Amino acid sequence: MTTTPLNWQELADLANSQFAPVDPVNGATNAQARLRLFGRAESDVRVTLYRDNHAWCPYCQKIWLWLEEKQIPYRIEKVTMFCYGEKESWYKRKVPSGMLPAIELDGRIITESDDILIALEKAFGCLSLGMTDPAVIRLRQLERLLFRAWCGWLCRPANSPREEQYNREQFVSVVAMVEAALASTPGAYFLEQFGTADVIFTPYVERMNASLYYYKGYFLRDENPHLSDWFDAMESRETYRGTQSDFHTHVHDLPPQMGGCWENGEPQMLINKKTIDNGPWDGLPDATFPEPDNARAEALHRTVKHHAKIIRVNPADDKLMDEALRCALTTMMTDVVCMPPPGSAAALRYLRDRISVPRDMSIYAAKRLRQALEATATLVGDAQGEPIPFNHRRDQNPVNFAKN
Ligand SMILES: N[C@@H](CCC(=O)N[C@@H](CS)C(=O)NCC(=O)O)C(=O)O
Repeated sequence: MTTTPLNWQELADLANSQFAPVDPVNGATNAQARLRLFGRAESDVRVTLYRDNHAWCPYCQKIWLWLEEKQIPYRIEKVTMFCYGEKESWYKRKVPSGMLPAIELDGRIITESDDILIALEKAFGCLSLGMTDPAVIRLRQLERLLFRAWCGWLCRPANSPREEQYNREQFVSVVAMVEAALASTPGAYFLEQFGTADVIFTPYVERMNASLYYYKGYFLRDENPHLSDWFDAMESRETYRGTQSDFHTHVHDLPPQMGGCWENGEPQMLINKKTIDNGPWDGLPDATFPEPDNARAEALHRTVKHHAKIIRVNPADDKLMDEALRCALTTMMTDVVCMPPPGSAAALRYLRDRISVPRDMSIYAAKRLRQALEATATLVGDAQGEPIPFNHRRDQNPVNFAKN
């Protein structure tokens, strides 16, 4: 059975009838909020968090998650990273280096994520044990060791298979130390209770999980049972889920941030890479909590809300993309085949490749939308969109997206 695409009003009605957006200010952790109050008054806000526009910056995620866990009222100002656009001049006046994250706490600018956490702890108290507790210091050092081993394997080209193997072994030996640290506590977290140490490990362990799966065919969660339990425990937290990204987003946002990521070309790596880039996305282990019932409705809601801009930034003709996108959304919601216009495959895949989690929507919503875009594109050919750049991501310049 085939159908004709719903129009934008019909799609909007469908989205509104099936999806109740969270209150960005007082509801669950979300990437769209500009103000977070947790039920408090706006006059209680003492903190502004300057974080990157696309939620790609790992150090920003660290501060974001801490503020969410502590439920500190704060404002969010989004800033462009060098790899995808031009730094806002108002931000360079506040922070001349342009580095992120920064906070303004009672009118004082603070940079460097560790210094930010220490300042926040002084103002609002610690999240379980604090940054300067000896147990947390030991874990902070371990996190940096793991980070360096990961960079050594992923972000530098190996000159020989032997060097590749050595870099892998170095990483695996540090991960064994992380496993031992996790095994030494009674629960799933790094210390007896969830706290600062877990927040500090989160951003890069999330990125390691994605990038090693794609570039090395190594699945951190499968190889390391304690880390796997830790991920499960993190994913049980609404706060973490609101900041969590997916494999596709990370593997393509990391290369320009890290100065490159190197594939090892092994068979498992090639399989993983193909699945992340071309689907099917539903079986990918980038999240292991169950899919929420409203994932498709969320994807629809977010796409309908921004459809005019999504269509405008797409390199294809606006009319062509408009109809093709409505076809994909109609199929996503009805499971009925909707034939897009001829020549629209590349346009649909261009969008498929540029859905960013959690910036645009949550993990399962993105999987559903990518799946619908790909299924619809397949009906009219195998043309691909412009490749995702490796050295920069100016295809994601927020300025283009904001244009009227
Ligand atoms: N040591 C710093 C590192 C921060 C950092 O490297 N930030 C990067 C983004 S992940 C940055 O702002 N780079 C400038 C840019 O990309 O615009 C911290 O812990 O805050």
